[in-house]
Amino acid sequence: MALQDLSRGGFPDGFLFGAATSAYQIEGSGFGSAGLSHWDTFAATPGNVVGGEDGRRACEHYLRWESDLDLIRDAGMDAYRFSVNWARVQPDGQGRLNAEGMDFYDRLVDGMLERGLKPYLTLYHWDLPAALSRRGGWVNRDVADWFADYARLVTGRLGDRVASVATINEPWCVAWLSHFHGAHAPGLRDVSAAAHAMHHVLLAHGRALEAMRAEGVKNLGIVLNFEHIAPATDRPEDVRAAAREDAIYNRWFIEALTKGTYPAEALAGLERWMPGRWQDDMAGIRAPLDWLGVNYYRRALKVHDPDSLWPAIAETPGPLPKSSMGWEIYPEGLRHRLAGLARDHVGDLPIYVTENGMAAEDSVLGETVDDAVRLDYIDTHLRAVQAAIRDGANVRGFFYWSLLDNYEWAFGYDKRFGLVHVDFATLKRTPKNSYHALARMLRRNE
Ligand code: IFM
Repeated sequence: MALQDLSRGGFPDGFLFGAATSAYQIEGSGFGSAGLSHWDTFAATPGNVVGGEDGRRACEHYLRWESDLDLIRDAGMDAYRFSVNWARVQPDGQGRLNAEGMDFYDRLVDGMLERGLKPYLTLYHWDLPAALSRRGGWVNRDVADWFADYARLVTGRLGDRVASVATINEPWCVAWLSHFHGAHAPGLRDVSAAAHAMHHVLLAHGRALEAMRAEGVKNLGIVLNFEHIAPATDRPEDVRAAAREDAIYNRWFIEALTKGTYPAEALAGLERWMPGRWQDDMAGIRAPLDWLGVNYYRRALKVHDPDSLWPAIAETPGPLPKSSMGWEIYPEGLRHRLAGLARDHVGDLPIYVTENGMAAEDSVLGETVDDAVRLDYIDTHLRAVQAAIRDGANVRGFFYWSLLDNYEWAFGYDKRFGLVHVDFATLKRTPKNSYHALARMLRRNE
């Protein structure tokens, strides 16, 4: 059975196992005098989210955080990756502090330490204060300074106890998915807004690193998402379309961070829409990282779309088994990505798999959930991590996405990624078979 012949002993000494979540997806943004974020307003606009669902209540983690942390400890995990909701600590995104919100994170971090869990803090997992969104959000260059001030504020309070700080989660989603595809808040479909956001999200990361380093905050990184992108056929136009997608999705951020450049295939369409003198910012964007976070879920097959403007790419379903997101399951892509990042970009820098997991159609039967398909997914992806380590990647940890079933953004509560099932009527938590199997694996050390 999956996971049965894996154990901690198969990973390097000190390798961390954890689970990941994000604030908007689990906390309940309606609790604790938080300000509105652009996800609250996006979700309240017809047509944006399945069923018009929002994160105002979510999993009520704001109220149930202690028993949620117990679940992580009881699984034998070493670390917990969580995020801070910016509008919870600064309701207007700048200035006024919501003491109640900051106290919540203070208690949460102490709660992790009391349970022997290392706190892995992410500063931005998509919940931009609505007040800043109204001022242009990621399209406005000032966002870099707003974000650096916020980073300084949060780490000024929590920085003495967290094990690591990530600036931004998945900048591709923050910028491209949200300003070009319009699928996430703020829901723009505008190439110029997208080009500005693609640059400003990195500028904000660089400014925040500088601000936090000046205050002595340690172990700073960023979390990028990668997909295994391949052409659906060997026709030259499909091969070129896949290369364009790869440049926008997989190469834009890592090349800026490690080489101080953007890929030519992406600039070919974006350069005319970029903010003026963007080149002057690249030295700050390239500031050294202490670690890199890698989120990986799937393979995506691309074709040229002759009916579309640049970048003229369409996706086509592949033949592999899929998660309930419709995402092809392809663990080899994780091995390939981790090894490639080490070889071509970050050398020996510590890499963490900060998200990996799958959505499945889980239902509670008796007192548990039979999610054999998820167990298999975790098994094959952990083996891919082991293979990447053998290939030379310095992978130091693995965080399953996600601890709990939660708000899957524009899909509402439809997609279940959790190790722990959540009944969204009662909010009862039921650990799935994958939770129990992972816990057994983490107790083995042979
Ligand atoms: O739920 C998201 C998460 O917020 C960011 N990474 C991908 C997950 C699954 O779609």
